[in-house]
Amino acid sequence: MNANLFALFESRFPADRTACCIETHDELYYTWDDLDRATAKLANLLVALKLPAGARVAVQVEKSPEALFLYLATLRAGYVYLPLNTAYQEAEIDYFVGNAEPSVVVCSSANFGWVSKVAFRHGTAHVFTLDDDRSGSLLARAASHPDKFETVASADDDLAAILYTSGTTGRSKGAMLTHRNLASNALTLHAYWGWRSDDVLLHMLPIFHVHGLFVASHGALLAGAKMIWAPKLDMAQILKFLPRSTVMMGVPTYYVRMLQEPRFDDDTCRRMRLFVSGSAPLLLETFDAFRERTGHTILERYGMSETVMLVSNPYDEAVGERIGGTVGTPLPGVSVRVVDGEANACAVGEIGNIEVKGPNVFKGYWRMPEKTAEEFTADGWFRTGDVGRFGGEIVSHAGARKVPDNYVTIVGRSKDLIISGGYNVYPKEIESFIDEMPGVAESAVIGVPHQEFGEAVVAVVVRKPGSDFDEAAFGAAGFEAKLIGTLKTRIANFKVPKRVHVVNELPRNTMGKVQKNVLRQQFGAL
Ligand code: MCA
Ligand code: AMP
Repeated sequence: MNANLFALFESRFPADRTACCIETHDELYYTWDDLDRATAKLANLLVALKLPAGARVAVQVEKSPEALFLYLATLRAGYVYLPLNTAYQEAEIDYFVGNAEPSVVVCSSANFGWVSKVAFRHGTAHVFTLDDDRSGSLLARAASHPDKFETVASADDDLAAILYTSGTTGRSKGAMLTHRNLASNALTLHAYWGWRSDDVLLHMLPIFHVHGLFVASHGALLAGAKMIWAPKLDMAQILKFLPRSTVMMGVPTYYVRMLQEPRFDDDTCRRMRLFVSGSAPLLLETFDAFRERTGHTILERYGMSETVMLVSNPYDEAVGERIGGTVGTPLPGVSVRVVDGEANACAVGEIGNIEVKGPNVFKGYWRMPEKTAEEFTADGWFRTGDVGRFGGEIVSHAGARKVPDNYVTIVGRSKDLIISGGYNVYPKEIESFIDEMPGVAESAVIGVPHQEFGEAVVAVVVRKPGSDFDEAAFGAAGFEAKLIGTLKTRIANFKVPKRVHVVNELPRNTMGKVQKNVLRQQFGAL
């Protein structure tokens, strides 16, 4: 049997291929036939380029149905898809392209100038453009190719995608996901979340991370269900399209924003059967307020780029209750354990490191065998870097409630990671950009609680005395503005600190390590 993920989707296309597969926010309609033909043309183009086996196709484009088709065509042609956040700037793209050495890079025409320079410098053979209005060289070139394509035969273990993630330490690493990883997870979620062919998914997530590209899109594709496709989180579009939808997924910021909208109510959700939250912790306060406002209980699940989804609250009440503050139980076929520092299993209620094993767990980090080895235990469990427990109690304003023993609660992270609005920010990366700036002696980057984004990035900086980039020249507020302004030109906007505090020295422990907990206490309020 062909293990190619696209072959699995194809086998589930609805009998009526003239049915709508994607409706866009600006009233375009794509049928399943359109998807088939467009992905065939793009796959034929990729094959005509005579790329080497296992070639990477790196893509940094705005969200559009064609961008999804490019992903699907890459699978279909047996190549490896590498999605990149549209907020990434030159230094970030330079690293990913240099590390992954893609044969093909696709970017927006606005960025073609600098992206093509970066790509050619790293030996990429083909750079195409794709814009969200269906223009650009990619579709122009694909247009002359046949609209039929026999999906390439792939093995279970063949790579389907590489997703860059900061992981637990060090530089960004490419998590290699196989056709089996993605297919097994999609099939599990299909059954576990009760996907139906008459579902309508309101797709508002970006399509360069696991959540929007895999969990949401795969769910609809596998069910043969329609998607309403919106470019980004937008309350006006939620009010317009949610009344016709049955499923929606978002990071917690989506639910916080919905609750800020007075016109969003139970009537807006009248056809909805499922709201999913993930990528960052959903506050119990948001979970409760959403239920109060709409009558719907958000289903929170837990995933990683390296593992796709591993734990989820149940959909079916007969299986169990959705418990706010927890991420639910290990998915069918996925094993999860909580261990202490000596790798001994923790008792129920005890906090430890979360580890996972299963067909969903990635193949390793791209060209980093030592890093891969570090993140797996000798007996093959992947260390998530998240800290949590089975069972125990959830304490809220309503009092304490006992959690069933098979439910997982995430209580923190052992990895130095900030999750802001569902995007991961690796403090060390930001610190290295700040440390390079004139007038900065050293810095520490922390995450502080933020009402909308969950966590916000904050920098604490020690200035270099005597530099012309100092308080005397700018004043304290000027220094902060200058630093933030400079960072905005260098790194993705969501990574830029919302505040910069200047201190004389950073607090350190006896080992010389910066005590970020002390900084979080001191600068915890924005
Ligand atoms: C935007 N801004 C942010 C963020 N997003 N600041 C901090 N954190 C953010 N996430 C800032 C911009 O820098 C800008 O600041 C201002 O907000 C407006 O930018 P804009 O792009 O208009 O913002 P937005 O459209 O309101 O974006 C917020 C958002 C977005 C919709 C929450 O961040 C988003 O789509 N997040 C989803 C991320 C996601 O899909 N994660 C899944 C990862 P200024 O004006 O100063 O320039 S997958 C994953 O984690 C795992 C595997 C899993 O379990 O799913
Ligand atoms: P990524 O590096 O994008 O793969 O992000 C994965 C990380 O997101 C996980 O290791 C968790 O720290 C976090 N995460 C994902 N889902 C949840 C959730 N429901 N609650 C808390 N943290 C989550």
